[in-house]
Amino acid sequence: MAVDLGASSGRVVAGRLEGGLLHTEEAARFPNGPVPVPTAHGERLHWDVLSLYSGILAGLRAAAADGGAASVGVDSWAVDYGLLDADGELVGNPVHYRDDRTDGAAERVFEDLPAEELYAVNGLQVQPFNTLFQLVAASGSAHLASARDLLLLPDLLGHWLTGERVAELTNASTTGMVDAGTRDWSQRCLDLLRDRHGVPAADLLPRIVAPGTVVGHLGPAAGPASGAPLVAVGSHDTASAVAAVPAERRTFAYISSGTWSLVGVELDAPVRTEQGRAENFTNELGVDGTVRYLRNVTGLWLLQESLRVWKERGTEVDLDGLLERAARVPALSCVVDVDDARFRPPGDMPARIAAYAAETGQRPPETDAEVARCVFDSLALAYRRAVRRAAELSGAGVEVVHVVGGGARNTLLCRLTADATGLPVVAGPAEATAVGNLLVQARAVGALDGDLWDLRRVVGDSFAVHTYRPEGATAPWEAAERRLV
Ligand code: LFR
Repeated sequence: MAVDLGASSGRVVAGRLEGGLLHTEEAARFPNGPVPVPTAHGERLHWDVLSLYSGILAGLRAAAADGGAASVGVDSWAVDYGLLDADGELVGNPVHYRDDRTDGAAERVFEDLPAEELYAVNGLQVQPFNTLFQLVAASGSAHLASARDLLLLPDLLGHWLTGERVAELTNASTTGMVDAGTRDWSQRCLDLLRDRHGVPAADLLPRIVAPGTVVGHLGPAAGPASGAPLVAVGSHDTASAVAAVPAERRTFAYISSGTWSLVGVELDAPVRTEQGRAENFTNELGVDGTVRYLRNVTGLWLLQESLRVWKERGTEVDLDGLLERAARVPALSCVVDVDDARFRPPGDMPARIAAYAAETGQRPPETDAEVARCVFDSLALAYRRAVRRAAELSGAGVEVVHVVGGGARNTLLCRLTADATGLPVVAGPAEATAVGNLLVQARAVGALDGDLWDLRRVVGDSFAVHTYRPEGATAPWEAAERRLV
């Protein structure tokens, strides 16, 4: 059973291997989202981790009702964590990575450890929400003062399920505190946190375990799933998703497309060049010793927030209808830089897009279909750039782009991506994250054999994909790119 937590919902997905094919079934889905809470210092964005935990328990119980569970694995978005005090009690609710407490934290780190030197260690993109920066932002807080353990979210949930405390490697690699070469906590980062920010990170962080490790066994709260081994999977959702890309060889780029679009290539070793750093390319650690060299492109978040804002104003927009209407809006009428910092926090995306358009001398989109089309054209444009730069900066050859995750269902966006990149796009499975989570478990408990390519073969055999071939020249995309600079 895969527990897969996304920014807008969590799921328990039951998997069954039969005759070399994987069958999946969603056993439970529960809502998730940021919860703004007032504090003495203004509003703080939290995750409701207890509601996630109860959703997980209810889902596992329901999914295991007819026959138990052979194993369980948990994945979620990266970087966020919970703290436990000396009694093993949760200290406060985990803070959401979109909370603005991290403003300026990266700069404080760079005063002692310049960005170039930090990148030489962790190979990680600078995102304000990297755990390292979150800890600097939290330094001196009452919460941190009473903390004895820090567990990343999937590890925290795994701890509640089994009693064990570990840090799964793929997710640990997003904290900024792991050396991408040694694949262990970086002493340099831990010393910096202790000496300059008073954060005893070395005492808080548990040992790192690789995906495929059996962490422990589920306790009685899991009902009929109790006793099942908990397997550390690629607990960073992107690691699980890319493990489930149904490619047959390395010459692929991927777009793991959900709230974020993670766009890049897979490598055997990190590439920590100055140019890659300057372009904010990251080396995240993957399943079976792989490295994901990628960029975080602001993904369907722009559309999700637009839909939310329209709904709040009384217009509930039907997604299928919106996609049909967006497909009829003239191509590339208006494009924005989706990675502009203004689009990061929750808020009125249609208004922010309109402001961006006005600033760059474009006609702002007016209707909902025009806004959606602007988002899709702009995403495809960002994908084009990220795929090309990932290949150029790493030297990887790219013949095909695999789109996995929910965005694989978005036919318009897949078609635009093929056109913009000039490469064939293979879309699916939409469930890649849960699939990657399940296959790593299956191998860990002996239900499957083989290397990553064998796991990917199971994905290719088990799930239908759709191929989009580029139609038309890439010249209009090149021209549109120039509008952004
Ligand atoms: C995708 C993801 C990205 C990470 C972002 C924040 O769900 O895990 O890989 O950069 O969320 O954690």
